[in-house]
Formats: sequence, C-alpha cells, structure tokens
Amino acid sequence: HIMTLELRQALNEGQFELYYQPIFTLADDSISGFEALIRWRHPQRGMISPAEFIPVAEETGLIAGIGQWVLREACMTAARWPKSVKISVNLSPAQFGQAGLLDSVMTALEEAGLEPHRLELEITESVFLSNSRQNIQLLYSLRELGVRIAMDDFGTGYSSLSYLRSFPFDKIKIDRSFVSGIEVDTRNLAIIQAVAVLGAGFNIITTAEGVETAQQLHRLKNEQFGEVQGFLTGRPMPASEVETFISEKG
Ligand code: G
Ligand code: G
Ligand code: MN
Ligand code: NA
Repeated sequence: HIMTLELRQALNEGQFELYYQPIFTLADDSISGFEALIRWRHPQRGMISPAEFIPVAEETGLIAGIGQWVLREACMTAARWPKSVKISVNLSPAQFGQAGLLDSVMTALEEAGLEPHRLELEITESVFLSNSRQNIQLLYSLRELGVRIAMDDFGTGYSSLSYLRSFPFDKIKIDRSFVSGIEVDTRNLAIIQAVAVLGAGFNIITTAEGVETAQQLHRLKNEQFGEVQGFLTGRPMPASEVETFISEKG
C-alpha cells in the first residue's frame, strides 16, 4: 500500500499522538477514565484520522508496532493521573493475530508502573470471528494480568449477545448509533433500556458512547446506565490538557 512507507516513517519519527476523551460515571458525575484515541500529525497533510490509517496498518502488519507504541504511551501518561482515573486503549482484532500482545501489555504496565486494574482494553466483536478459541484464551491471559476488558461498539457486529456469554467482560460500550436520537426515537431508547438490563444482569458496566445532548444524558441516567462518553461531556484532548480537566471536573 502507498501509505505503508509513510506509516513506518511516522512511527519512527514520532508523528503519532494520543488524544484522550473523558468517560464519566453517571451515579456520582465523577471521571471514570479516559479513552486514548490515536492521531497522525502528518508533516504535509495535517491531522489524519485513525479511521483512515488504522485499516492500512492492519493490512500491512504495522498495527503491531503502532499498537505497542499506543499501549506504552497511554500507560505512561495515565501513570501521572490520580489513581482513581483509568485509561482505555483500543485493540485492533489484527493485534490478536500477532504473537507478543500479552508481552506488550505487560511491558507497558511495568515500564509505566501502572497498576493493571487501571488499564482497560477495548475490543470489538470481530475478535470472536476468527481464531475465536485462541483469542478467548488470550483474553483470559490478559484478564489474569489484572487488566479490564471492554466490548467496544456493542451492537454493530454479528450476534453480539452470544459473545457476552463467551467471555466475562468488565464493560459494554454501546455504539453511538444507538444513542443518537434517544430523545425521540423510541426504538433506540428500547435498545438502550435492554442493554441497561443486560448489564445489570451480567454485572457488567454499561457505557454509552456519542452522548451529545443534555437530554440524552438525562435519559441515560434515568435508565440506570453506568457511564457516558461524548462531545457533551468532553471532546478528545491532548495529554497536556487532561490534568487540568481532571482538577476542574473531577
Ligand atoms: O476519534 P476517532 O476518530 O479517533 O476514532 C476513529 C476510530 O479509530 C474508532 O473506531 C477508534 O476505536 C479507532 N481508534 C482510535 N485510536 C485507536 C488505537 O489506538 N488503536 C486502534 N486499533 N484503533 C483506534
Ligand atoms: O470506535 P470507538 O468507540 O473507539 O470510536 C470513538 C470515536 O467516536 C472517535 O472517533 C471519537 O472521536 C468519536 N466520538 C466521541 N464522542 C463522540 C460524539 O459525541 N459524537 C460523535 N459523532 N463522535 C464521537
Ligand atoms: Mn473505543
Ligand atoms: Na465505539
């Protein structure tokens, strides 16, 4: 791929950055943690979204190196935050196919001196589509380290309900497409209510993504949703702004 060389160069020359988006606990309005979101500051083309380059990195195998960088950087940054604040890192399904994921996670935690329970790994349902036995095994090994596992983009993949039985997730993050319009869309609201019940029954934290309006927040609170994340409560921000954000909102 035409981008491959540039991606390799980006990793070597430090062109990647992490932005951090806050996640709030609804019960007490406290900051639960931040999700790390990668950005590519391209020397000519400016900021490039991960939606553009992560698929290329997955195809070319560069995701291993990029993923390792993300883990180290996120853990180092989070180690400077108050201990009550967690860090969530997105794992690409392709990272599961590569040897060394477990090692990368262990090394990142050790180097940063971050307590494992403060690291949450976000995976998508597609991790269960291929090599599911091996991948579930790996998830258990990660869990044994003490890190938390969240199912990301819940509801957008295939037969998501069965995966909830395959692995004891700590959290489900419902995709933002189900949050949009819950003020008026009775079908999306019904899905939100069902997921809240599911979370309670499985003893899994529920997080709503893409919360953009005060009415949505209010609705989610009413439905006993656990957490919210979205432009309403905080946009992704550079690391340099996180500590101020915590001291103002925490
Ligand atoms: O903010 P946003 O445009 O950053 O993210 C777009 C997509 O890229 C989301 O699906 C998000 O999960 C994914 N993404 C963001 N950061 C990372 C990362 O560090 N690793 C992986 N694998 N995906 C990421
Ligand atoms: O797939 P994942 O959940 O990791 O993706 C996170 C993506 O959602 C990022 O691209 C992030 O910038 C974006 N995002 C975060 N909050 C909101 C929001 O309130 N509205 C919209 N439209 N996107 C959001
Ligand atoms: Mn995510
Ligand atoms: Na998501």
